[in-house]
Amino acid sequence: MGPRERALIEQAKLVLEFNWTGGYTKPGPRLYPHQWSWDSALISIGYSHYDQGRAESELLHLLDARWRNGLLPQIVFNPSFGNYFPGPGFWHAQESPDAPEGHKTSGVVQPPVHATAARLVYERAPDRRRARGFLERAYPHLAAWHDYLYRERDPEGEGLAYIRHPWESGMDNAPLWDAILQRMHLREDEIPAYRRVDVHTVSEQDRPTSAAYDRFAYLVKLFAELGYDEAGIRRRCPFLVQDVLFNSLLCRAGEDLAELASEVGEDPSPHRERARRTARALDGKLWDEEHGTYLDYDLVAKRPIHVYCAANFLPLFAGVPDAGKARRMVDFLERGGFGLSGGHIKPVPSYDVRGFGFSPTQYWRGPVWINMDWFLMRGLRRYGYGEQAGRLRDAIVELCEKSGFYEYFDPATGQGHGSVLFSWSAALLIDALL
Ligand code: 2M8
Repeated sequence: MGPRERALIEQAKLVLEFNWTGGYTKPGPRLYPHQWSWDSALISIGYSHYDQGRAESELLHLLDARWRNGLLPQIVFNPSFGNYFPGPGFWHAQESPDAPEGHKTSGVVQPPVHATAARLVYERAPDRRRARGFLERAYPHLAAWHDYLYRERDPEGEGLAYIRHPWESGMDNAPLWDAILQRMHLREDEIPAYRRVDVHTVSEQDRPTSAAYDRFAYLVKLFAELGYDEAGIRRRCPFLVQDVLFNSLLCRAGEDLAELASEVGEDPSPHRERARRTARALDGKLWDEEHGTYLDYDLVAKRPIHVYCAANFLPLFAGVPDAGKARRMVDFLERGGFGLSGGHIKPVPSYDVRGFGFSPTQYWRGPVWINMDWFLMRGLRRYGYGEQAGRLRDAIVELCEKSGFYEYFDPATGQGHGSVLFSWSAALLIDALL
């Protein structure tokens, strides 16, 4: 590694240090003051290279806020910060009998990448014997979290967990959700009163529209009215999706959880069997033979969602497709709209640049996100596409070096957008370089 890379790693560590609160790391200094679930998992992967204590604390702080039914919340609120919408008073999550004591949280989840992160944190520990203490604390939480997803989010036992809010996908305003959100015709009196904070912190044009936020808020109100009863939510929620990204990460995390189970002397086979079931379901129900990639499935309209995002390629990260399917996916990524073959596009954008409603700057509707490219980089490497994976790695490095550790980047110009000093950009840059 040269001095250039070493300097970049030092800068990335400073970003994480800046966002460290003493208990967890803020995703971004102003826009995201609380603890976010999949951010923390990705952040712990960065720490795992140089600060074992932080990596462990990051995950345990989140896992400690797990609900009694296993739900691992999207946000663990920090009572010192009020400047985020929606805050605990809007969620009413603590009124659920399943809510944890001593923590204020939201009432939705995020993609389950935690067991994968915990495995990396454990395996990279300089002192494995000491790290066993961490694993023994983390494992029961992780197992309960996966049990929750298969029990509550997969009532038909298909092997695919559903998400019930765009926030659960991690890709809030992705074009994937357009048709469903459009289908939600809300009367004026159905939209709860709320005041956004995000648009006063970063450029309004880069954030989801108010039409999207009306629907995000409506769904939260619905969950609160139903007291977070999952059976009731399943009957009433207009947004129920079997998402490729979510289930790919669940599948991969299931395999990782099985390894952790063996380490702590528990039976790994139930985790392994569920992960295989999820892999088969992804491959059976969500594979799109015509276009050569995977598609989300809308459980309410009972049809696939024909929208192509970078996230649709995440089964590569989980090792789901066979070599033939993987080849077709790489062809798709290289064919132009995702720019993996080079040209004017930097690394893979979050949405096909030729897709309807693509925007180079609007959040999850096109910009490059470091986490997506990191998942793809690892997935491509897994299938032997070393050259393409190397190109993604170089692009991640170049974006962070030239533009800074932004939340997302314009795929054509590389210009940074959204939050500055964004933690998972820094954490995954560290992982990509080390
Ligand atoms: C974004 O989402 C939050 C809501 O969860 C928001 O916009 O306020 C997403 O990019 C999500 O994936 C991420 O975890 C979160 C914090 O970085 O921000």
